[in-house]
Amino acid sequence: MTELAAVKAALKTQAVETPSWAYGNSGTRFKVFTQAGVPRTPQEKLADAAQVHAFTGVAPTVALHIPWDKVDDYGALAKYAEDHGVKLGAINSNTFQDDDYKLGSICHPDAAVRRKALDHLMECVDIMDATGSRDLKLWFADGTNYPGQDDLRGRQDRLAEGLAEVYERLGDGQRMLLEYKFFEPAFYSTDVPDWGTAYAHCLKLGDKAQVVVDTGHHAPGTNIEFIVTTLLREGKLGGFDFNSRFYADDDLMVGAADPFQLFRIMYEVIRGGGFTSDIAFMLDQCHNIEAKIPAIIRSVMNVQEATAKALLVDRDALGAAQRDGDVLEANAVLMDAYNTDVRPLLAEVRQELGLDADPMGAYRRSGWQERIVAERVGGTQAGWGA
Ligand code: LRH
Ligand code: MN
Ligand code: MN
Repeated sequence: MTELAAVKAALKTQAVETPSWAYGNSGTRFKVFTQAGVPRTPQEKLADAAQVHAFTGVAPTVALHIPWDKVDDYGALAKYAEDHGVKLGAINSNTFQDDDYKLGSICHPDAAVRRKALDHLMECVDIMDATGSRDLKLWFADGTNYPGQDDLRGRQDRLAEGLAEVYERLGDGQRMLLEYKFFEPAFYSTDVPDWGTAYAHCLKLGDKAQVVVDTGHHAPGTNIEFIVTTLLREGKLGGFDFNSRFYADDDLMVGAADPFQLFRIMYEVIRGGGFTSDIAFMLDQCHNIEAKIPAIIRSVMNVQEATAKALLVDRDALGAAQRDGDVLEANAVLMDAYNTDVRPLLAEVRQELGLDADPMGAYRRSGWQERIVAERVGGTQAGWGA
């Protein structure tokens, strides 16, 4: 295989998971602008996700958020997805929207609230059993706002205890992905604020516990690709929640704020053997002012472009320059790949997959948007927290 053929073959195997909540009305804690045609049910979200997969060819799974995607029969929902050409992916838990969680969930000082949160997490694993999902994605809004509000160490103990109970419940082939976030909604302390804390808990739990890196969950200036490399080296990188941020957890389209960072992350993934592993490449975004399905198609394409550039890095030349201590040449090799226009290559890849070379245009021409605007009238549009 020529090198270019190998790059194309790799790009054809790529899989980006799209989040059900990105199809609904969601975004910012200020005004959420509603859009016509937005899904009213989990099934309609899946139908939209199937469009993204149909036009990109690389978005075969959809993450659910419970209870936002609550249905009576999850097996039937999985079947519905498959009938539409996609599968259900990670199950995202939600222990942050009930009044009971004011002081936290599994780290809460009151055992009754901890029990409620744990029961929800157990229910999420039941749902995974029904859907065949591999991953339980855990993000906790737990933390404190004021020094002295609660015992920092005690909260870590409760966290460890709760996570261990969930870990025990996981079946063969199931994993828990622990997501960290440096602040928000808590402003003084957060119980899983960084990769080190997530890693320490996952290490103690065992192989089925892995860390998930949400690209929007770091302090400005953080070298995320270094975290990626370290977690990969330790066999503890479970997946990504991709999105872009300019300031905090902005949840904008991945590759919009900093395509160079996305390239550097994908380079470390490939360099560390993570491209062909079990890592879940997921989006976690909200589209408040832009059209949702096209925004998700654009996001998937942005991930593809960063990946293609990362695959094009001449690693032999880079290694030689690094061994020679040739700083400028090493940097130039990396930048050559980054500065390559990979859009023609990706157009070829799509055509070889039997797809339109231009997913954005193909979606626009498909008539799907007009159809959902006409058909999805009445009912309540699904949104953040629905
Ligand atoms: C938290 C988060 C987490 C949630 C999602 C809706 O900020 O990134 O992944 O489940 O947003
Ligand atoms: Mn996330
Ligand atoms: Mn987030």
